[in-house]
Amino acid sequence: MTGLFITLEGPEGAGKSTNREYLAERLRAEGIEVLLTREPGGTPLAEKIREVLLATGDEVMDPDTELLLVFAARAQHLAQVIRPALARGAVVICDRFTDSTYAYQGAGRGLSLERIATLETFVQGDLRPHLTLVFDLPVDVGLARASARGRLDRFELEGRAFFEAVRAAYLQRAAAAPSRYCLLDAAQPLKQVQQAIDALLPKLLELYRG
Ligand code: T5A
Repeated sequence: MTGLFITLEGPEGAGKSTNREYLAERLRAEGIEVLLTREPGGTPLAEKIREVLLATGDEVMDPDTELLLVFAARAQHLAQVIRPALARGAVVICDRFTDSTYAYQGAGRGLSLERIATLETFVQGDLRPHLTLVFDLPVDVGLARASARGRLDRFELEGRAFFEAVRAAYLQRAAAAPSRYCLLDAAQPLKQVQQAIDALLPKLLELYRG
C-alpha cells in the first residue's frame, strides 16, 4: 500500500463536501493523483445502500440494520475503489468513513463500540485512515446550514441530543489520537477554513512523500 488515505469527518453541515474539492485541487496542483469519494457510497452498489440509509419512510430502521448497511456499503467501497486507488499510490480523500460510524451509530444510536470495532476489523482488516480532518462546529450552526439546503434526510431529522452526542464523540476521538486527527474550526468563514487547510498541506505532503 503506497498511497495516502485521508478522511473528512464532522457533524451535519460542517463543510466537508464544500472543502473536499478544495483540498483535492491543492494536492492535484502538486502533481498527485487524487481520488475523491464519499461514504456511505462511492460505488453504484454502495450508492444504492446510501439511498436506503438516508431515505425517510414509515418503517423504523433498526439501529443494527443501520450499522450493518453502513459496513456493507463500506466493504464494497473498499474492494472496488479505495484499496485499488491506494495500491496504485493515489491520495484517497473520503468524505466520511468509520469515524462516522463511531459517532452516529455508536454515540448517536447508542450501539456498543466493541461491536463496531469488531465490524471495523472484519471489513477493513488493518486499514485505517492515515489522517482524519474533523470539521467541528456547534450543532445549531451545522443544522441551520443543512436545513437551509432544503429537504432533510433520515439522519438530519434526529433531535439535538443526537447531534450533541455525535459532536462529542468526534471531539473525544480526536483528543484520544492527536497524531491521526486534525481539528478544524468549521464555524469560521469559509476563507478561514480553507486557510487552515492550506496550513495542513506541508504535513500531508510529508506524509505522502515519506
Ligand atoms: N452516516 C455516514 C452514518 O450514520 N454512519 C456512517 O458510517 C456514515 C459514513 C451522510 C449521513 O450518513 C450518516 C451521517 C450523515 O448523516 P452526508 O450527506 O454525506 O450524509 O453527510 P452530511 O453531513 O449530511 O453532509 P452535509 O452536506 O450536511 O455536510 P457537509 O458536507 O459537512 O457540509 P457542506 O459542505 O454540504 O455545507 C453545508 C452548507 O453550509 C455551507 C455550504 O455552502 C452548504 O450550503 N458552508 C458554509 N457556510 C458558511 N461558512 C462556512 N465555513 C461554510 N462551509 C460550508
